Amino acid sequence: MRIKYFAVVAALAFAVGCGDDDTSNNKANNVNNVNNANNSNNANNSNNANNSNNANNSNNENNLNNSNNANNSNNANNSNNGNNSNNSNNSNNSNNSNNSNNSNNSNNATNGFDGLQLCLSECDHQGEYAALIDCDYDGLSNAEEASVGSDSCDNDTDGDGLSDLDELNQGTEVLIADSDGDGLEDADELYFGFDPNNPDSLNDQILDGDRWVVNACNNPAAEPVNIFTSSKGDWKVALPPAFNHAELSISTATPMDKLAAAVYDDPANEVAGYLLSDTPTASQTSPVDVLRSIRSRVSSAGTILQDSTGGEFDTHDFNRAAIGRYLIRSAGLKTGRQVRDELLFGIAPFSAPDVTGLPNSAGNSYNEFRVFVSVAIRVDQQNGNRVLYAVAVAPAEKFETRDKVKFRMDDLTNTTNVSQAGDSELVQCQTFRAGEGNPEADFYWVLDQSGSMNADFVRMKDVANQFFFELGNTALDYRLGVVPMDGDIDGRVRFPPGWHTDQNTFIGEIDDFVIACSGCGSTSGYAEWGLRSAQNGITWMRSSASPQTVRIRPDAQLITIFMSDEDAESLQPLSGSSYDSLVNTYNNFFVNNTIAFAIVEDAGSGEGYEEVALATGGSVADLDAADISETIEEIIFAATGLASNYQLGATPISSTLRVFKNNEWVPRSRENGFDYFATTDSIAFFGTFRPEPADPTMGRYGDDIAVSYETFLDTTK
Ligand SMILES: [Ca+2]
Ligand SMILES: [Ca+2]
Ligand SMILES: [Ca+2]
Ligand SMILES: [Ca+2]
Repeated sequence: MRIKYFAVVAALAFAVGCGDDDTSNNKANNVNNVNNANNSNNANNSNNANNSNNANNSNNENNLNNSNNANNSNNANNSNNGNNSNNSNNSNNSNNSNNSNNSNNSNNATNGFDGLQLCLSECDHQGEYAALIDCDYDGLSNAEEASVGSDSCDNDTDGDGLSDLDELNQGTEVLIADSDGDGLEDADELYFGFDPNNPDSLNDQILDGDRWVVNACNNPAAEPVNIFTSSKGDWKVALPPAFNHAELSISTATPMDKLAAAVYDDPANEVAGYLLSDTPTASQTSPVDVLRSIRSRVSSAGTILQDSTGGEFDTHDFNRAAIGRYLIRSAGLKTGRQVRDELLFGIAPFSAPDVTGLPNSAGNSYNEFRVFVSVAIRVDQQNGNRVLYAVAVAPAEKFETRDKVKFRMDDLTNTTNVSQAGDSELVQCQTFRAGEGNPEADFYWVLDQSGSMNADFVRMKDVANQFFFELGNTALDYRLGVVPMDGDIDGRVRFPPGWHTDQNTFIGEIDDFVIACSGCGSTSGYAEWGLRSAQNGITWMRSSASPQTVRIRPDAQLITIFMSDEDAESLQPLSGSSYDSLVNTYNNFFVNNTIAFAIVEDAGSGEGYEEVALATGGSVADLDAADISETIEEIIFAATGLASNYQLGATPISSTLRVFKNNEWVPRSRENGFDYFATTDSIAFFGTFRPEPADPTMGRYGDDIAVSYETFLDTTK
């Protein structure tokens, strides 16, 4: 079936409609009888999905297909029905494919009055109120159906997926499935955003039914992966064909502890990784806790130069997870595989002599490496919780210069490529059409104005070029607002310039509004009220009390970036539960209003900005990192993912994503192509592959997108 998502939606809609009236199993069966009749005319009919859940369905189908009702003895309702008198009436009703069911219905009618049974028994138009009744629940009475020529016992007479009433509303032909004769049935036209009454909706001499998007999901193919299953670790891991893979044999493991590890690497891209299943310690209760607890072990493989901890999220199989990203410098030259092995034995409760099966660690040598560590906590009632580490390592210079290396690192650690050993896989395909306009994002910079920050702003201004280049390469309709943390400013963007889009204004606001703190007052004394200011500022700039010139756009994703070298002023006098309580208040506010990023001193020490960032799903980065460009990039990409209009229906194994735009294959690239955003299960486009939005004033439709991918079916929870 071509239109997977339409089918599901329509089935649900129908199920809800039935439920309103159903009070007994008899009635439920009858409803299905009616729908099966409809379905017999319509291979694509979404009601099939509904009926397939009904234990009585096979009998009902037999009833339909068997004119002498020989199979009715299988049906408890029908077995009581020796009187087929209504069938003779039905013979008067030409073209009614439901007649074979009416013998069943007449019996039900004798059970007593209720709306549904009466309706079904009156489908032959014999009853007193027949004209007023809507036998098939399509919103048209029998009399109205008669006047338009539709079947009063079939809510979709022409079987095209649009109900008889919807056909009238759309102005389409009630009795013709493909009203405009372009090869695409009416409901499919609406699904793909075409005009069911115009054979060439895009006015480009191509029939709607001949457009590529209509057939784009007919034979969906995802990018290939190999699946490796570990019964010890209860996992399946999906790796592109280029990867080597080896599960290790661990001499210290017991059958009970589910201790397991596998290593893998892509030699051409020099990306190495591992999976480790282990028992969490008593203090490792959350994924972020685990990340904090292993930081020192990451640093044993090399000095940490850059460090960011992402907020917690749910994996596709509903485990909590978090990702830490590091730039490390090793003491001497090492291969990526060596660093991988050091990180394995640093984190695992076993060491190299305890394992067999570890491949050799030869390769090119480097000093600096990117390390991604994802931690998922698997709640296991029977065996106790497990912590599943997925670690990826690549030479920093490869990571920085090759998109493919970045994607490999993401794919190995975004938790989409791991499932449980008993799960299965399925290929999915979805189509999208670009809507009107581009997704909006407002970036709200809340910056510590104290003198100690000046060096950091110099560095930030250094990366502004890159920042604006990358923003301009996204599909975002973006704006920037800059405020200092001074209490009197209270988080309000000033006008002029208000929210802006150009680099000079951005730099100018950092210089004048933050560093020089023009307009900062004396009452709050230049203190760094970052959280309170941001809360007040956002509240005001979202309200009608603020002038339009500084108003946050209602449809924009709001991204808040805190930069500070000390904890928020409002939290400084507090400790213990009063500290936690105020942090909690802030978390509640920010979670409902923004995604926050914290660029702070001593990332990992759990101060207010950091708590808020992690709570909102943003991330935390170290202010003292030698290079904050990666952090800035991360903020832009997070915003891009959040604002994306292309949200997938299931979590893809991200390396299997295959994307087409207007029949053109789209590479995975953050410069010219697409990328996947695990936090929102969405894809977004960059550079020349950004879809053209729709422009109704020009009569232009948006570009068409087709996305296919493989996904894990969670069958072992
Ligand atoms: Ca009707
Ligand atoms: Ca129809
Ligand atoms: Ca058509
Ligand atoms: Ca059409």
